[in-house]
Amino acid sequence: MATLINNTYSVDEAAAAQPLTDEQLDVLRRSGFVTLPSIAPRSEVIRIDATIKDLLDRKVGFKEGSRHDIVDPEDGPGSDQLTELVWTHHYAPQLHKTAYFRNALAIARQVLGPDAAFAFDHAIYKPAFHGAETPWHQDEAYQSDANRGRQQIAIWMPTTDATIDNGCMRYIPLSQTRGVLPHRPFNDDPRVHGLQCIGDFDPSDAVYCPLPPGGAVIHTARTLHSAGANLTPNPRLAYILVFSTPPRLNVAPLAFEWLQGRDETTARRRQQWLRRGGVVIELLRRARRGRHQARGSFVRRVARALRRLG
Ligand SMILES: O=C(O)CCC(=O)C(=O)O
Repeated sequence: MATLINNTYSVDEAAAAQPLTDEQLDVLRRSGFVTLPSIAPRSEVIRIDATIKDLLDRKVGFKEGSRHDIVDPEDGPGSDQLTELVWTHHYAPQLHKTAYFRNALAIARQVLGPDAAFAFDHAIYKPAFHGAETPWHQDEAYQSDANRGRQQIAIWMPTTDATIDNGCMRYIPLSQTRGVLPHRPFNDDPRVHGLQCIGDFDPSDAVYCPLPPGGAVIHTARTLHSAGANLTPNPRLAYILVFSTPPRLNVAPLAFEWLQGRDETTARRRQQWLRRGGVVIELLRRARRGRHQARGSFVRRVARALRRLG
């Protein structure tokens, strides 16, 4: 039975934004990632956890391709190896009326500059006992716009304990200095959504970042990272906010060959949903987002969405 979620977040929980210290900023710039002991009040994290688990229980976003399994080629409604819900706040807008969101935005502006804005959010769930490993990757490897680049950071907050045994984040220090390494779809299966880095790196160099609920780790778009399997009796859930600078024209186009000719199960589902009327919902969402972003980028994104509909 669906749980009734209290989805109001009280103002007294709005902890003042804690900027990064000079030392934390320095660690992020040098190593490509930095951990924070706390980014949101505990009571708020409990409500975020309940809100997202309710969305996952109800399987929202499946038809529109926002919910998928990162490593399962079949990616059916029952897939539960490594579940991702992208654009999480579309289904629970209160997730952005949080101290977590405010603190994360303030940190993003400190790191990327005053033009930095929210880019997207996602939640990643590793079920108890068999949650799959998150493949090694750099976030920029998913960037499909060859002509435009942007600076980006992801702020990863677990709403449950994140431990070595249940799949906390792990990073290869300094990997952000190596450019975008070669990737391929996970297990070289074009139907799979998740990408896997096949560049030259040594996973034994990984630094593990266990965190309590409400702690956070920040990484750049080129920091090589992954997360282990969940072998424990409890699920692991993280809610991730991604921020970026406005896009700039690339001097030379950066087209990643691993994004060509893909036949993702999720993308096919999304195309069907758009064709069956989802395009109207999508345009409204983009218009709402566009109010907070540069006009040019909104128009370009709508044009791209329409082109993809063919
Ligand atoms: O939560 C996970 O398992 C992986 C998260 C991740 O890869 C990311 O936030 O970029």
